[in-house]
Amino acid sequence: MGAEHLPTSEFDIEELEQSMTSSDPADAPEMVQLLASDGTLREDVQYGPYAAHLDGEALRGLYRDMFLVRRFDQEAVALQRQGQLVMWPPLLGQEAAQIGSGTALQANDYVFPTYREHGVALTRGLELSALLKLFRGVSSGGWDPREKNFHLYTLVLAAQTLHAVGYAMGLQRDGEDGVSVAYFGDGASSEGDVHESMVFAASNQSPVVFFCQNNHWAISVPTEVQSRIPLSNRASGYGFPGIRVDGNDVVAVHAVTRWALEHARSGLGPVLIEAFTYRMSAHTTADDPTKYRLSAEEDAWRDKDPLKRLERYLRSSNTADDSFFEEVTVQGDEMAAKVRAEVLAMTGPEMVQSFNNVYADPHPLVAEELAWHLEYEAGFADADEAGESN
Ligand SMILES: Cc1ncc(C[n+]2csc(CCOP(=O)(O)OP(=O)(O)O)c2C)c(N)n1
Repeated sequence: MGAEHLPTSEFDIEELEQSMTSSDPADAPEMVQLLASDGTLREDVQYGPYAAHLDGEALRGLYRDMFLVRRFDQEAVALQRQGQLVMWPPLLGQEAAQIGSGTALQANDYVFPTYREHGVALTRGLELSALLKLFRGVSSGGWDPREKNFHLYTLVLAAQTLHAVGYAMGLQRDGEDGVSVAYFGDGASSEGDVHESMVFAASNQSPVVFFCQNNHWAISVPTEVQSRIPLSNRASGYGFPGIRVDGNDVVAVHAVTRWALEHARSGLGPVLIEAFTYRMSAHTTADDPTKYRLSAEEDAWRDKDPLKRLERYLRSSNTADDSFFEEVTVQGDEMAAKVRAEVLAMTGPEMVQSFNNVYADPHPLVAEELAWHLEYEAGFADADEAGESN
């Protein structure tokens, strides 16, 4: 790569996109779409049948789930702004990618999420307030992963893709028909762990679906800098199918994920799904995207809003009317009030608990460190008393 292709310190996104997209446009993968931006349905011979079972009730259910997780996300952002959470990774714009894929899973499938899969958690039936424990600092987990086959959030990018493949290899050896699903982002796809897990999954033909949410930004780094080719094309290098799906089309995501799960479940090995989407909010509440991305880009994606798209279809096909949307709004407000009350009632564990969680059995080194810590904390007692008497 010549120096002229390197990003300059003068950050011009258009120039950057042009210089970094060196792949031949003819290689661009087709993007699966079943529900167009204007809310009309599209024919698709391969994936259409995987959405054929979605009747009016199921489509209203998909809308309801997307609406509820968006409302939950808004409440979490508000709680963070009020100092009740340390930070929060919002999912605004990624609802279709998560609800569409999560609702395609069976109970015996196992999800390995990153830290933003709040919508997938909802489809697995997790108590939403449990997701906030980590971000309130009262737990380093928050739920029992085995209860809903939904692993704990992973803050080390891509580490969970290795766990997902290991789990899939275990399923294979136990003769189970579950599928392991690894969720990760476009930025995480640059991590070595993703590549190692794909090599292993392909070599063992393991039942794993790699679900990459390409939301276009890894904090301030655009996807174009992360990959010279479309992410879904990478799968062919490992020897398994890669599909690019419109990640703002909940119907298409659902259909493609069902296809991929069936493929993996029937012993044909892994699939990579690239859900082409956009996170309209900040990376986390600690981030300010106005420093590196253009508002015009955000506006363009706002037109592709996954909720508005399904609402257009539901209204134009008389599948839902005002009363449905009003009912969902009320339900969302009630859920948000419940989550808020539960969060405010959460209190932190005693510090000693962190030491107790290190090993299953007592360990002399941990006991020594705990003793040191307690002495250290006790050292503040005099200062506290002095402060109170002042
Ligand atoms: C191994 C590792 N390296 C770096 C980080 C810091 N980090 C946290 S989020 C992030 C960007 C992730 O982008 P992406 O995978 O696209 O997911 P997104 O947050 O956009 O959903 C980085 C670099 C980390 N958490 N772990």
